[in-house]
Amino acid sequence: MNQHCILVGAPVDSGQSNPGCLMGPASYRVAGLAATLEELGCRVSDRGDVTPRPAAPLGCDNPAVHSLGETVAWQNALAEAARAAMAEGFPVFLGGDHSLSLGTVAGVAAHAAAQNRPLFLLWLDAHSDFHTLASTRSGNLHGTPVAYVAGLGGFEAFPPFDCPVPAERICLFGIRSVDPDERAAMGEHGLVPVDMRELDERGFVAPLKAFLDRVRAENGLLHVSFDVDFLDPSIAPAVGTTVPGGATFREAHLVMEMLHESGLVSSLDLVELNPFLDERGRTARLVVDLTASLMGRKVFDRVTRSL
Ligand code: Z70
Ligand code: MN
Ligand code: MN
Ligand code: MN
Repeated sequence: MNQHCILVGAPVDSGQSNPGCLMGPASYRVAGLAATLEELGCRVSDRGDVTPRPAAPLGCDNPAVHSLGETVAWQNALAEAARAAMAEGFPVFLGGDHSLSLGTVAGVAAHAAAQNRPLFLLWLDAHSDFHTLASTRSGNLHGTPVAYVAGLGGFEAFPPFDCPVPAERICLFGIRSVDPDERAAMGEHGLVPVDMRELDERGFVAPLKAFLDRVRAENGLLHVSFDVDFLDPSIAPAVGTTVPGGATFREAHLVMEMLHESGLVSSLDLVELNPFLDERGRTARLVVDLTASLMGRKVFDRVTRSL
């Protein structure tokens, strides 16, 4: 791996109501992310944390929505940081709650459009994050980024998103918590998630391989958005809303190893870690190890021989 990894801290905490995600970037640094990537042969530049401009107060028709101005300020700052980092190497965005992807994916999409390459999105998450500003009941904007980048209406209060990612290029993977409005919106939009039921039936390999084959066939860029709640809460307790039935240690590492072997991933979000809820840093360390697998470390020595 002679990649140039660019660490971009995104201590965003405004997209949900359980304070603590703002400590995420510091926690990954303490857990040794940079040194781990260097051991794998990556060149690492840590750009520190992004600082948004002061937020202008901003409202919308849905009274449940909170922290809109703050979220838009992060969105603008992160879109700019993402676009700049894409021009230099492989960005790893250290979150921060999942509303940060409203900005990172916008920046990555602008880069892809300038390169004339299609952008694909792999969303590893318990949730579909497919609310609009109108449909969200919780008002937590970390539940909206997929609908925004898919180009749905109902985002007039956000910066316009010029290069929406078509449904065929979005893979929601590991999903097991979908609100009724999200389900309806995905149906209308033609977005079929790879949910946990499908993964239980088919295993993790076939659905992921099918998606990666499409990315390769179209010479696409691939942005991976890794929500810590993709993992089972028994191995990753440091998230605000735990959803049982998540990916195991072995399943998660397998996904990361397949992503590495594909050679297709061009940017990565690490989101929703809440270090305040962690147990002696174990979730932060697990996410660092999973990132290492994505960058080429082998967890298990392969002993398989052809029979
Ligand atoms: C629910 C909502 C959510 C976490 C995403 C949940 C959203 N659909 N929660 N990630 N942890 O509030 O909109
Ligand atoms: Mn999410
Ligand atoms: Mn989630
Ligand atoms: Mn929530």
